[in-house]
Amino acid sequence: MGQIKVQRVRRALIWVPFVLLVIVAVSAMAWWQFGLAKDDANGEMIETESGTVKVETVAKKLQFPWGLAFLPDGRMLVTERPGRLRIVAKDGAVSEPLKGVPKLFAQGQGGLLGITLDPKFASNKLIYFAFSEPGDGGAGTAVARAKLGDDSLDDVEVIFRQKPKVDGGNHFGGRVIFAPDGKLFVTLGERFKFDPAQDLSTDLGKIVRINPDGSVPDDNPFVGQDGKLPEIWSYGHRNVQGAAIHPDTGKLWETEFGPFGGDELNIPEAGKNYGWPVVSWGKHYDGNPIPDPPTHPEFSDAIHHWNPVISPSGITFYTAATFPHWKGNLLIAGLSAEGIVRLTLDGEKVTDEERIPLGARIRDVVQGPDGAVYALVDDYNGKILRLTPASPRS
Ligand SMILES: [Ca+2]
Repeated sequence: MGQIKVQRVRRALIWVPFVLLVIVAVSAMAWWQFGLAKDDANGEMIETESGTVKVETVAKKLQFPWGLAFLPDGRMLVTERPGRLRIVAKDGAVSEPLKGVPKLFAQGQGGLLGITLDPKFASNKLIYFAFSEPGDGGAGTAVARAKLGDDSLDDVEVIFRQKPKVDGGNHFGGRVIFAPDGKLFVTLGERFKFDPAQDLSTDLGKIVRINPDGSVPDDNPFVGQDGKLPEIWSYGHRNVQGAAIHPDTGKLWETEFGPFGGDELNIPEAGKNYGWPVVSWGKHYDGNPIPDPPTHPEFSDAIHHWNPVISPSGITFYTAATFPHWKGNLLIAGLSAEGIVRLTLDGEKVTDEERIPLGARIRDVVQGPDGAVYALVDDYNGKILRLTPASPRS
């Protein structure tokens, strides 16, 4: 009898490692899927030059979030690159995808991209978003305008299309931002095609300036010139994913990805040429050199560049009082930098730079109505982070 009992116990013990393995696997999956990390609940503390910063996760289960715009009531409109637009409530609840997003090209870097509200959103409920639109020749960046409903987009209208559509899934640019004069800037990548960035008969590698209905303002730099597209504001860009309006000067600032090295911060002015692919602070991926910008003084150069790269995506000027030391700084979402790059400025000069490490690819950074800094984590299990000062350094 006793021997049989021992055999039974032994047989049962064989299963222990398997049961443990299953428990570990299920826990790991739950951790991965639902982000049940302790720091999500308690807030991670990171040390910065201006004191301890608390980093909280305010929303999760977003797939490759790309653009964030705050609604007047404090909710957030968030684009997911695969093609979904969602509303995130103040308590972090993520809505079902809104209906009405146009058919898009969600491959490579393409998909649903930047988003912004109409300056008169409170009365007209209009939003604008950039996306990669499929069509003859491949795909190109487009901008749609729509009325925001409770769970859908209404009166969706494509107001701008990058010309021409080309093959491949890289360098769509994709930020949309209103200037103080009510004109809309759209940043467009060169679709990894190089030379067209210099060709004013295409929209590749350009920043364009349009009216909110998609028409071209009369005072754009190339209006009425043969063979040049009238919507173009500036050219010779590579892949512009960051755009912000300086709070004092009202000028457009942008960040763009360099090739192997040479990410840039520019203040693009009407009609000016920013040099790509003729000059760059980086080199080609195959190691071939590219002349430095000072060798071609006819081009306008970046006010700051990075080697090695930070992979700059969304940018924002910080203007609130919540982080007193950050007021007037430019915050840059860094993908390869895996955090926020904070630039201290003196007019149009960069005087200092700090890296705020967040341990994840950051796609966009936005100042919230509460003065906190919100950052999008670019990941299949993407999330929205909220940064607040925990103990300001005096
Ligand atoms: Ca340049």
